[in-house]
This record gives sequence, structure tokens and C-alpha cells, in this order.
Amino acid sequence: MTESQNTRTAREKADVVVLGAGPAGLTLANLLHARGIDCVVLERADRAHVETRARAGFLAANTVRTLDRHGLADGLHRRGQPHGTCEFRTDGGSFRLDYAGLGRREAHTVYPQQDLVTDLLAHYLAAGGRIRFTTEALTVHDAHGPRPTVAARDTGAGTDGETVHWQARYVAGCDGRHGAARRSLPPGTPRHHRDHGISWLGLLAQAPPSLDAVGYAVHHRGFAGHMARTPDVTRYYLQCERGTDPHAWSDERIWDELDTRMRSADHHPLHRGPIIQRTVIDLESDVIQPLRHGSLLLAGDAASLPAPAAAKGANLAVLETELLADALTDTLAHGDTGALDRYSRTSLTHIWRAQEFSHWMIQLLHAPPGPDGESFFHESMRRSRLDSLRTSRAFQDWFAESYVGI
Ligand code: RFL
Repeated sequence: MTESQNTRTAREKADVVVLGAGPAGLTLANLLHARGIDCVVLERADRAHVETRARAGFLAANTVRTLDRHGLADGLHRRGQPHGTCEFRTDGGSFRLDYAGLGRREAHTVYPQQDLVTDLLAHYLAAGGRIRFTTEALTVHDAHGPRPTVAARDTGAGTDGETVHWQARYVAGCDGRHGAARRSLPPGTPRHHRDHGISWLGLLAQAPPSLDAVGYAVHHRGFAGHMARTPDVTRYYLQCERGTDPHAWSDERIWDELDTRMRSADHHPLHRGPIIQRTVIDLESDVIQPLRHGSLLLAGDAASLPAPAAAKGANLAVLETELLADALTDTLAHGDTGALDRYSRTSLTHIWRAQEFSHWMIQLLHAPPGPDGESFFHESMRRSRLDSLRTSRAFQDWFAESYVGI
């Protein structure tokens, strides 16, 4: 049924309509609601889906401080694990960096994204916040006019696909890279995009971590990564051919390849267990610039997608949404639009810094394959970079600051 054929259309209102209930949307909604700003969250998926979607795990010290400031960090303090070491395994040997003792002396907290989302949601609902699950935003209308609206369709089981037109003063696009906010941008809005030409098999294993560090293996067969998530679940990455079918890899093949690239023979074998999630991730990065289009404001992955090589996406989402909550509060509660006018510029400074470091990490961990002169050149630069990281204290301090910083 088309929108016009549907007789059951309804109108609702909120000062801020937040699209998406990921880390960005839920952080923003919590902050706005706590300050008495009238807001609603529209989320395409159902509650069980958003509370179980496993993605990020490494939260920067600044992210934890931000969540703490707003009383949103109880769960991660109780169950999160401090983490401050990474280990590089290369054909020239292995070395460890205790990054929590370098640079600004900050550590990560490892806390699965689905647990963070569950906590943020519980906090928001307990405070009386409004959210509509199984409600897909279709488009944002009139973002540059006096009456911005969001057309949204209820997709829940047993509903008739009713379209609701939400009238808003501001719309926060926190609905990720394929959401309605990006689709509603004016034609010609610049999306600065880079395809790194590299793919990873992203894996979650029902197995305890195999080392007490983030493991980065640089191997002629390709990159492999190890990241703790919980005492029973570990994330691994394996560089793979673009277009790989993740289900073509048996669990045994995955573990054998991980053991080879992680050079387990020189250390100890990895703790094996069933692979419970496998997806192919094409390493791509993009930035929408500017982040404000009239009353439509982008945050989180909707604003910028950093390739996951440096664990920045969820951290940027929290940082940006605190800035956005402050700016919307100043505007709606005090009539002061200064911070909203600066929101895009301020956030983009952090976004580009994160993009730059993520790009640097990709170049540290991968080199184009092949025997030609260019491959040799890149491979030699990469070795040289790893060598600086192993030997230079100044280089290590810079790495630590960039790795945890946001
Ligand atoms: P999300 O988490 O994608 O949430 C968007 C929400 O919007 C909903 N949605 C819609 N709702 C209504 N209408 C529509 N039309 C909608 N379209 C979509 C979706 O259902 C969803 O609930 O975006 P958000 O909030 O901006 O958060 C971003 C983070 O999820 C992302 O940046 C991180 O997961 C990136 N990332 C990592 N970041 C870190 O800071 N540290 C890490 O350790 C880390 N590890 C990772 C990662 C991303 C990974 N993947 C997905 C490539 C590891 C992996 C494997």
C-alpha cells in the first residue's frame, strides 16, 4: 500500500525526533530527556534486535568520562574490563606496547556495544523517555523550511503499516550509514568516501580471549586481529579477498588460518570455540560534510563511518551526541543557537582526526600484495613504521594518544 492509499495516517509531535536507537541515538535521547527537552526515538528494529546486535567493544577513556558525567556508566563500570596493551606479531618478531602507560596514560574499557545499548535503553525508559520500536523513518521533509517532519512507518507484526508524520523542530539523524537521514540530504551534499580496497572476515568466537592484549598480526598471508570482548567471547578478524562468502569458511579453516597468521607456534595456540558470528567487512570510510542541513543534524555513523581498524565509531558517536545535546538544549531551552551553529565544525575536527588515525592503522596493518616495485615500496614503509613503533618512545607516545584519544 502506498502512503497516499493508506487511510491510517497519523500526526504526532516532538521537539526533537531522534532517528535510530544505537549508541548515538540513545546517548542523545538520554541527555535531552534528562534536561527536559521533549524528544522521541524512532527505531526500525525491535527491542530484542537492538539489545543483541554485537559490534563495538573498545570504549575510549573520554567516552567513559562522558557517559559517567551523565550517570550512564554504571553497567560498564560493573562489567567492563580495563584494557591497556596491544601486541604486534610480525615476521621480524613480536613486541608489546603498554599503551595505558604511554601518551596521556589512558586505557580502554572493553564493554560489548549491545550491553551499552541495553543499559542506555533501560536508563531512558526508566526515566520515562519515549521510543517507538519497529518504526522505520522513511524520509525527512522540509528540513530547510519552517515545518520539518519525519514520515515513519510502523513495521511491527500485526500492524497495518500505518504511516505517522512526526512534526519536529529538529531531527537528529542517528540511524547509521544506510538510514533515512542520509537519504533525505539535499541532492549534491558531499559524501567524502574512501574504499581502502581491503576486506576482513569479522568473527565472534564463543571462546575466551587467547592473549591479554589486542593482537595485531602482520603476515604475508594477510592481517589477523584478536580483541577481547568478554571472558567467554572474543572478536577476531582475518583479512580476506573482496567478495568472500563468509559461510565458505569452516570453523576449522578459520582457526587454522588464525593460528598461522597469529604465529601461535611461537606463542601458544589460540583458545578455540564455535564461531558464533561471521560477516565480511569491506574497509570503507566516509564523512558527510557539513553535518547540519537546516533542522536535520547528523551524528554517529550517519555523520561519518570510520573503517573499524582503529575502534573509533562508537566513541565518536558518544562524543558527537554530547555536543549535539548541549547545542539543542541551548537552542530549545535558552534560545541560544551559537553551539548549534558550531556543531558541524566542532564535530568534524574530531571526525577527521579519527579518520586520519584509522587510515594510518590500515596502512600499518596491510600492504598491497604482489611482487612489483610499488608493493615492495609500501611493504618496506610499513616495516619501517612498525620498527619506529617498536623502538621510538616519542612514536609510542603519539600512538597511545591517538589510539585511545577521540
Ligand atoms: P548504529 O549502531 O548503526 O545504530 C543505528 C540505529 O538506527 C536504526 N535505523 C533506523 N531506525 C529508524 N529508521 C530508519 N530508517 C533506520 N535505519 C537504521 C538501526 O536499526 C540501528 O539501531 O549507529 P550509531 O548509533 O551511529 O553507532 C555507531 C556504532 O554502531 C559504530 O560506529 C561502531 O560499532 C563501530 N565499531 C567500533 N567502534 C568503536 O568505537 N569501538 C570498537 O571497538 C568498534 N568495533 C565497530 C567495531 C564496527 C564493526 N562493524 C559493524 C564493522 C567492530 C565491528 C565489527
